[in-house]
Amino acid sequence: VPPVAVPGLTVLRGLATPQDRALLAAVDTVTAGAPFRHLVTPGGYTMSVAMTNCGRLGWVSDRAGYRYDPRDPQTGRPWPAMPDLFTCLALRAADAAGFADFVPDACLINLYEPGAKLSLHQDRDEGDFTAPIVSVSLGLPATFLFGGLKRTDRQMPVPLIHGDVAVWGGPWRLAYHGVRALKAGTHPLLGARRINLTFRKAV
Ligand code: MD3
Ligand code: FE
Repeated sequence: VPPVAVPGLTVLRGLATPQDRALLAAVDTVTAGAPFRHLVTPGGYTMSVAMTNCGRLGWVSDRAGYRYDPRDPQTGRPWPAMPDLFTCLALRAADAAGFADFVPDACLINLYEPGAKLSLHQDRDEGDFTAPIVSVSLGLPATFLFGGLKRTDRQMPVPLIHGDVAVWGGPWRLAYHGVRALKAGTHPLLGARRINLTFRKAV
């Protein structure tokens, strides 16, 4: 895996690997209360990535738009609590990237199966763009596409493998980004899946 040279991006290779089994057990606890589901975009498309959330706020999409919601619209209940293991890992990663005192209030959990992708987009539903975003990759490798501040800026591919933790912030917080369609494969812990934890400060 080549080194990453993108301004505003810190990739902490393998930071999550020593805790991978514990992280996946915590994901199972979350999904027992709030199962993965395929959300519908405001334009009426069903997303190929399945999602759920934990923490005080969860990111959701439906025909009405994108928003952070304190409740799971599917059950009407609050999202499962953010496991301490998640909060601590996100804080440790943000700290290592130079963002002190990052306390995420939202964790979006993305499930990719072969073929699933995330089209080019900005993360702009949060109230505070000075906070970084921390992303933890587990399972099959993926190619992350890091674009510029304009949709048409050229994109830089960033390979992300199991255990990698990426921290994005500063002037590039509103950069366009996406994930290429997941290639088929088998990961020893996750099989034919990739799970990404995205930690954000939503308010
Ligand atoms: C770069 N998820 O859920 S966060 C998302 O692999 C999302 O599932 C990615 O993009 C995934 O919205 C991991 C990567 C990320 C998030 C915000 C950014 C990269 C960013 C903001 C600016 C630049
Ligand atoms: Fe995003």
